[in-house]
Amino acid sequence: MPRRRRSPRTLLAVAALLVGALAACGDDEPSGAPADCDRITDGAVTLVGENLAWDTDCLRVDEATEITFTVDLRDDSVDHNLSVFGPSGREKTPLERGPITQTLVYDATTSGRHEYVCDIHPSMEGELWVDPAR
Ligand SMILES: [Cu+2]
Repeated sequence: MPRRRRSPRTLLAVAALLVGALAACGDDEPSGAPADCDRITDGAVTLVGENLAWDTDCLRVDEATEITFTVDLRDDSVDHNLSVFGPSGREKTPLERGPITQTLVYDATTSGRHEYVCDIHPSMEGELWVDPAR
């Protein structure tokens, strides 16, 4: 029975797929976070709330990081808070009238997608991606 030979074109396609797969393995997106997400490196981050928006809408951090948020609420005479939630649970600050600075600790014990919002302003929302421990 004659063996089928793969055409050079098929081999090229397979090689291209392998290169693509290796490149995907080599990138730094284990949690699914967008590439331009701001990384929290030392467990501390400052979130600025101004004009009914956060200064960043995407954060990422390594799993098992205890994150300390400094929440810099700058809108004059407007109530805001920070509520962070996801597979690790939920932590929130009280609604308080700005300008004011709050602190919130969130223990990112579970990898995956978490969110942060101001409970009364839908425009103030962001994603917190927790990368699995490697
Ligand atoms: Cu608010």
